[in-house]
Amino acid sequence: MTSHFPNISLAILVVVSGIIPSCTSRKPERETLPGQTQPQPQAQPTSPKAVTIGVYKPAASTFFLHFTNSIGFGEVVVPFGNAGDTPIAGDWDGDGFATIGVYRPSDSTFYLRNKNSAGGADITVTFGKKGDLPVVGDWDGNGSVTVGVYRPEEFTFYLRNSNSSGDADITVPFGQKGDLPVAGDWDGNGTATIGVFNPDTTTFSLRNSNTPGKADITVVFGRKGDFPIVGDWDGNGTTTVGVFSPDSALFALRNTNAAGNADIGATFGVPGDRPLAGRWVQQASP
Ligand SMILES: [Ca+2]
Ligand SMILES: [Ca+2]
Ligand SMILES: [Ca+2]
Repeated sequence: MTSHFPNISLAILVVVSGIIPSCTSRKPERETLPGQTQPQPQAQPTSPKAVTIGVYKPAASTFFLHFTNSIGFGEVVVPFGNAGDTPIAGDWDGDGFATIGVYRPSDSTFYLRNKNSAGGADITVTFGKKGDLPVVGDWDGNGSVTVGVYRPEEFTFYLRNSNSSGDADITVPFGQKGDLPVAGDWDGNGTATIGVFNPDTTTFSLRNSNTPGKADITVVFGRKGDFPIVGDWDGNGTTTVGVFSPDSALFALRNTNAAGNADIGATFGVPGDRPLAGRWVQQASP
């Protein structure tokens, strides 16, 4: 699939203006002459309830969280995790805001923080087994996000309703070879449900219940090799699709779970980063 961005040249120009803090070696393609003005990013008002983007730099084990879905700085920078960890984010304590965490494949353990600040894990949950991929969501709609894993070899989700070790509360077979797990409140009813993204076909297959069955929603979006990233980008209560291109660090986000051009495009982070999304606390931690 070709670019989702009719204004791609504008986006690139804004990128090279050098306001991405983590850009290392990009040089402006042209300089602004006196009297010229740089085009401004197409800033979209960010709803207080909106989920916004972030990235994790694996080489530095550091989170960069952003308060808008546009080009800019990572307002919160938090080192957390070890080499080999997979970054995650969720509202673990139900206070209305998302905080960071990692899943460590080497010991099948989630390490979760209740603040977006440096420190040790507040919650440790051993769950899953070797080869599992983490997936988190508010499966029971009680306001707190809890852990889960997707087991690719079985095409099966194993979900917990508490952030404690134990057997899965919910087991759902879903997906096919090559799929990556996603989770969100696709229908806005207050509970998060499962989905998968296939990087080869760039297809999201989403379920509105955590039960076996066919996809309720299918959305083709993104480019081959993209990472899926989902969130309630417009704060209207429904989670919608998005992708992060690992080679260009470009987020492309949709406000509906339907095929079409990206509603939001923003370069954030650098190639090689892993995407995140959450409703971050927009103030300094005490
Ligand atoms: Ca919950
Ligand atoms: Ca739902
Ligand atoms: Ca939404």
